[in-house]
Amino acid sequence: MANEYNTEEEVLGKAYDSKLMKRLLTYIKPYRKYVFFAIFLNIIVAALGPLRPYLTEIAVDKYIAKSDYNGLLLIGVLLLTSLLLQAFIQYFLTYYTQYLGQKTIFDLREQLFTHTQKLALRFFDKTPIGRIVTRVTNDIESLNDLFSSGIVMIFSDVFIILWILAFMFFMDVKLSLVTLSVLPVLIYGTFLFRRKVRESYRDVRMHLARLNSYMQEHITGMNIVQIFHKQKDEREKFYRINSDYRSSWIKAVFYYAIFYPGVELISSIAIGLIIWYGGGETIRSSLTIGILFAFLQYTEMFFRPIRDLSEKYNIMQTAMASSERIFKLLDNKTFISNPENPVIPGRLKGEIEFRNVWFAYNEEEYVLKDISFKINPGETVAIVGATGAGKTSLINILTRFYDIQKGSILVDGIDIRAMDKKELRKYISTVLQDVFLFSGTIRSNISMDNDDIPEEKIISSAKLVGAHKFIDSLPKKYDEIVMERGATLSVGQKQLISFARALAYDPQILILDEATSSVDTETEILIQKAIEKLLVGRTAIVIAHRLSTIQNADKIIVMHKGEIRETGNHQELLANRGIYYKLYQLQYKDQEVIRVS
Ligand code: DCP
Ligand code: MG
Repeated sequence: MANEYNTEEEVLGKAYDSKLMKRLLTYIKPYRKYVFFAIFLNIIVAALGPLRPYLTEIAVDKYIAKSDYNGLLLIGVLLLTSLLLQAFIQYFLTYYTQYLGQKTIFDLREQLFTHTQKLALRFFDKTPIGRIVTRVTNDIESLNDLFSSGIVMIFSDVFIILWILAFMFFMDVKLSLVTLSVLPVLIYGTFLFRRKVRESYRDVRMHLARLNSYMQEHITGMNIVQIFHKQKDEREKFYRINSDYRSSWIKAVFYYAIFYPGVELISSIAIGLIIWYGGGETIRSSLTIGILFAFLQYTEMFFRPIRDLSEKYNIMQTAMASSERIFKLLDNKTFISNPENPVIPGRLKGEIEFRNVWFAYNEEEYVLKDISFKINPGETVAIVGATGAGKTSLINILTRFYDIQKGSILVDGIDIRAMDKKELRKYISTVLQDVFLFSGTIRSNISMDNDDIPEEKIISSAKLVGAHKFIDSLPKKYDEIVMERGATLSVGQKQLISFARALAYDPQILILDEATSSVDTETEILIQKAIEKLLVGRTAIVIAHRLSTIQNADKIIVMHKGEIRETGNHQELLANRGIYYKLYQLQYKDQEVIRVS
């Protein structure tokens, strides 16, 4: 996966792709008023700079030469006005372009997040988290550059160059041609620079992606690193990744260090040419001193937009690559389909039936094979089996986290694919094997921020599963802050909270994927009691590891390598002397002895 991750970041294509651009522009559409306004301001402000050397020319040739104080004053006022106007417009421009950029990427971020939420779990099994996060952060950020400075500022640079050329040729054609004679060198140099910088930036990005994914994995697995004393090895690995990243930056900076002085040098040569040729012409009186002055100023002005344009090229290119990746994610249609006219079951009895169900995560690699069973309303069914037998998969398909390949699953006689996904999941509460708590408060983790669940319900659920006692002993009780992944709570406490969460929703069908991790005896008993209370009056499927849960079940399904091997209650299965009997012998017998004693 790591390699695939990197290759996707490495791709850097064209700076302009009309199809991508068209699609990007749809995001600006709601704000096109701002775009046109910004472009309009750009044209004006682009003219103001080049206007000043022209005014200088008039001042020198018309008024200073003829000692006209009033005229000189007028030019002075005009110069000042143009400067103030420019500052004022620049302020608007900066504000509006950033406003535009932020608005558009806000919309895009929303769209991307909403889209990601709709994707099926199948997608997340195959996509590294880091990659999705990069789409919503880095990639979107590079579009901000495009939307704010890119699109609008390209106009500004082009217009400045056009205005300068217009003024220059209007004043003196020959001198203009002499000044512009350095242009081919400049264009060639810029072209070369752009190519080199593009390559080195690609390196920078690739090494950054590596650094990020390394850091992410390392921090997540910090406890394992510390347990196995792998700090030194990991430090060395990090050192290599870090120095690669540094070297790629230094290389990129190197090209800048050559390019910028290079542009200065070329512009100095242009100035030299103006003084040499223009100065000669002035002495021969075929050129005025004012024009010479103006040209010297234009030369200084001319090179900045050209240099900036090459930077805009980079912005465009990065933005194109980013948008391609973003659109690829937006175009991903790994959805769990919803029926057009869903069947509304009304009040559910809670009958569940699997009919010859076949299911595979990957094509044709069946994890569940020809599964058939029926659970009557109110019954508790325990599922047992070795690790990897397909127990979790069985419940994953019941809530349509994944769709099955063959057969059908019926709830109250209705195929679950004919029901609305949201409705279906409302009837079924699932307590997952790995408890997941969100950062927030204990209260918000129980109610899942659902305002329909009143405070009393939250507390009574917590009381019923036996979580209230420890929550009540916390300094802030139900308002106690839960850190990311619930890191500040014990495994047993997290489990009790997840039980309270399932109960608060008061589901007709309850699914419990018991965690295998062992907790202390007191918590064990607490959890056991909590489970018993959870099961009352509902249809339940329990993937059970605890002896008493299994013994009290109405029916036990024994799974082995994706197939149902045995069904029956505890006594029947023991009498059968099959897999269940062996499992019981291996795992549960000792426990029973300990418990009984
Ligand atoms: N599997 C997969 N892709 C997933 C999840 C599981 O390919 N996203 C595979 C791994 C196993 C098989 O499916 O070979 C069955 O996995 P289950 O999670 O259903 O196994 P159990 O829940 O029975 O195992 P455990 O008791 O360890 O929880
Ligand atoms: Mg499991």
